[in-house]
Amino acid sequence: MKILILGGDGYLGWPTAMHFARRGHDVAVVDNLSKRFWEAELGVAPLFHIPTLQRRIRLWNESGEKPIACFVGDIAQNHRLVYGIFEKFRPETVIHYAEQPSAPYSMYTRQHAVHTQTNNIAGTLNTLFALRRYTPDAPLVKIGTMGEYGTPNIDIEEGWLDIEHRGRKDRVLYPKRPGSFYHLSKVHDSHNIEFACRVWGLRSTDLNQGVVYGIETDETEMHPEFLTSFHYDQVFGTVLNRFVTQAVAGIPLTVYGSGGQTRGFLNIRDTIQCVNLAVLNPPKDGEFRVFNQFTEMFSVLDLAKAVKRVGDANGLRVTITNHPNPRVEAEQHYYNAKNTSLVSLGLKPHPLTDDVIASKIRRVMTAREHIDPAIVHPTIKWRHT
Ligand code: USQ
Repeated sequence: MKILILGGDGYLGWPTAMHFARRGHDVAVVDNLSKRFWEAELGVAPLFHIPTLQRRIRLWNESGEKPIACFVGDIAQNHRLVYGIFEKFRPETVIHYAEQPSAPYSMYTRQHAVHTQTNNIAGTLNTLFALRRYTPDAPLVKIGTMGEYGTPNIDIEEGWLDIEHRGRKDRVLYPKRPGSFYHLSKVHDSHNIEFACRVWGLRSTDLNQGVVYGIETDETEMHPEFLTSFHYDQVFGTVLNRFVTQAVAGIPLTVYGSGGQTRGFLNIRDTIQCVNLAVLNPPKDGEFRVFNQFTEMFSVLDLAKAVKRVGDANGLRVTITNHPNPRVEAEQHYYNAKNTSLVSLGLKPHPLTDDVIASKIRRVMTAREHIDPAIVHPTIKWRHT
């Protein structure tokens, strides 16, 4: 299959590209390298050095695996580039990760909010128009987020909700109440994609993904320079990766508020599995389907306690602090999200065991001297009062 991966230089895009190339698919990646720019802008960096995209592709292509093609350019600002790639490559499936992925980044200033939404929404729109024009049969696999739903006081379904109102029934997109301008950008994308499926007959899977942890996949393990990025800073670091790094550096774990915030989580290996399943089991013509992509639910405090337990057992002295919450979010709430679609397609989850946490700790220990405590502390606040 010819698979186009938008955002192929990213945390998930790069391992996904290697995964499909290794299985004999014709893979092309597009990226404008903007994550590297955002890191430079904020003065943060992944814990382990990441080679340039061009270098990793060259190393991959020299390794004897099926080559990956590479296009460097901006899908949000340059629709001609997007059209050119679709016309030339003629993808049979498109996997779209090419977005600004951080909630704190989007809440930093007006410019960061505007940039997040214009970048994410315009990139998706250009992709939809390119699909319509060149490859309307090619399914789109779009990475959405569980954060689109927020924390409603009812069960979270997979994208759609059957309702009965004053005696009449309908099926509507699940009501969304996200917690940042970033998460909102994904809501806007979902609406645009559903519209394109309904009106133009495109077909798409919106993968509403939880918080991903880990950096190891079968392919990243093949060569030290095939590694993917591991962030622990306040902007791009996600909660478990941050806690593990803090434990290793002797920084008290930064539980925001009381820590009752519950989210869906998954191992990066399961991200790859889920995307693989979505690609191999495409939706019907005109179908907009949503899968909730996570394997387990934890509260932030549960995670901190697990990291402390495993860290202490491995010779660290881990402490937990209840940091004043820089975000505006419910800290005690109902949370029950459905995630059965991917399991029924064959997902075999990798649970977060103590061994998994211990191996993350060991990995981070190897770069202990590179941890910069100055970029850990949360300074970006949702409210400025
Ligand atoms: N949190 C802490 N302490 C920290 C960092 C985070 O308590 O040091 C809390 C946050 O307040 C939040 C939860 O942990 O309640 C998750 O925060 P996060 O930064 O790990 O994840 P989030 O901002 O939700 O965003 C991440 C990815 C995003 C993806 C999303 C999936 O950056 O790209 O869409 O996870 S989800 O959370 O399901 O929306």
